[in-house]
Amino acid sequence: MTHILVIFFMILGLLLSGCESHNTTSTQLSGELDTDFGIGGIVTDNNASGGNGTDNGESIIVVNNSIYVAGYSSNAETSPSWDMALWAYNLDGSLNQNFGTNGIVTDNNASGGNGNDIANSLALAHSKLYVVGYSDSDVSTSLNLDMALWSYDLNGSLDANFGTNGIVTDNNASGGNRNDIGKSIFVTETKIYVAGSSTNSASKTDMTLWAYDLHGSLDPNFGTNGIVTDNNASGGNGNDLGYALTIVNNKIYVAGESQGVNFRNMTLWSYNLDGSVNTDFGGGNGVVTYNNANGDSFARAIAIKNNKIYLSGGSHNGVNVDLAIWRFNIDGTLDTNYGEDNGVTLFDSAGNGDIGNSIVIDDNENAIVSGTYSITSSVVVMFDSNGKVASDNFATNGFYLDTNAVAYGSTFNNDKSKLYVTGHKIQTNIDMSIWSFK
Ligand SMILES: [Ca+2]
Ligand SMILES: [Ca+2]
Ligand SMILES: [Ca+2]
Ligand SMILES: [Ca+2]
Repeated sequence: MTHILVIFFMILGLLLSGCESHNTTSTQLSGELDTDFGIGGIVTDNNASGGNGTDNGESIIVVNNSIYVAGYSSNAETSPSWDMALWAYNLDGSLNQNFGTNGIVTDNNASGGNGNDIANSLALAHSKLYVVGYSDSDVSTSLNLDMALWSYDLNGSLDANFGTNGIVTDNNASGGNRNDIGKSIFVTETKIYVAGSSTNSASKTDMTLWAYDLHGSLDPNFGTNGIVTDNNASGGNGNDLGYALTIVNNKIYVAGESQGVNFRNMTLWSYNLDGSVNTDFGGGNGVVTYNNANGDSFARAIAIKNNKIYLSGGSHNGVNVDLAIWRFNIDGTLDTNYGEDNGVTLFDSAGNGDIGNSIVIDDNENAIVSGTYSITSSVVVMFDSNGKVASDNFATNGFYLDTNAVAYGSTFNNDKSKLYVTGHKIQTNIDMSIWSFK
């Protein structure tokens, strides 16, 4: 009887937990600022690295009730430069006093040039914060940036078991001995992948992928000695640039741009985890481009949900650049049922400089894109599951604006009840900013 009762209650428990999950409605953001965060939903920070100048957030993540922002900050050296900067906040927008010095870590001179050090992207995995960007190795010319990868313990100390004192840099990935730039990072169970660009011997950039093990050694089983580059994806034999990276179902996807014959074309590459081309993508070539007869198109961000690939960036409408969102099927064909024009929607301020720098997808397949609006404002805009601006359901007419600001990075919290966006606001000078939306 006892056993029967136990089984009965186990089944009851399963039924109740099943009911609970089915009754949970997916959260959909209203686009209103979250007034429980910072001052009226916004936090700014000035002078992270002591130079009382530019502070900028490029990328943001939320893990275990901590918010981390990676970017850069002006230092106070005799010849000032930018230092890589990491900020850690609590969920109410106060700095996390258990991280670095009063919630902030900076790093100068990762590659020996004592010039600019920049973080573009970060990830938290294996109880480490991995940060990628670049560091100037020759400040006299600023023509030899090196890809830089930092690893930190969660108290903000450099990770003694990674690279050299917690830092790895890489020069000359594509043979030009010039600029190597890390733009985006993705960490798996065993590897750290970085996407960006590297100058080739013709002084053009190639899209570049680096793969490292968790201690900062290049992976000999990936590409050629841990590196893959791609030149001339779009036929113009000019610059190829990777901006955003994600990995889903053991396939690597990199979004960016490639010079075409007439214009820069939005470009999406896909690889297997060993760096070989994903032949199930792009008709076997592993790359697709979007060619706009009106002018340049470029991707800045990528998200994949339910086997659909979403990109945000910019595309020229013939008069000026519009914020663009594309949706692709997983084989690289445009999802022609999406958006206002066969897989793409343009969002136009009527001015120039509308660009989607970051994208997240909620559980209802709404896409929320953060970026710039008429160059001088930050924008957060929601597109519904059909790729139309969610004009009745988000903020005002589907978008939020903040003047004299730029948005670069965004992330949901764990249950997608909050969206955090980072970038900067122009106050006395340029200050790192975080906006929290509910
Ligand atoms: Ca520096
Ligand atoms: Ca270099
Ligand atoms: Ca425009
Ligand atoms: Ca500042």
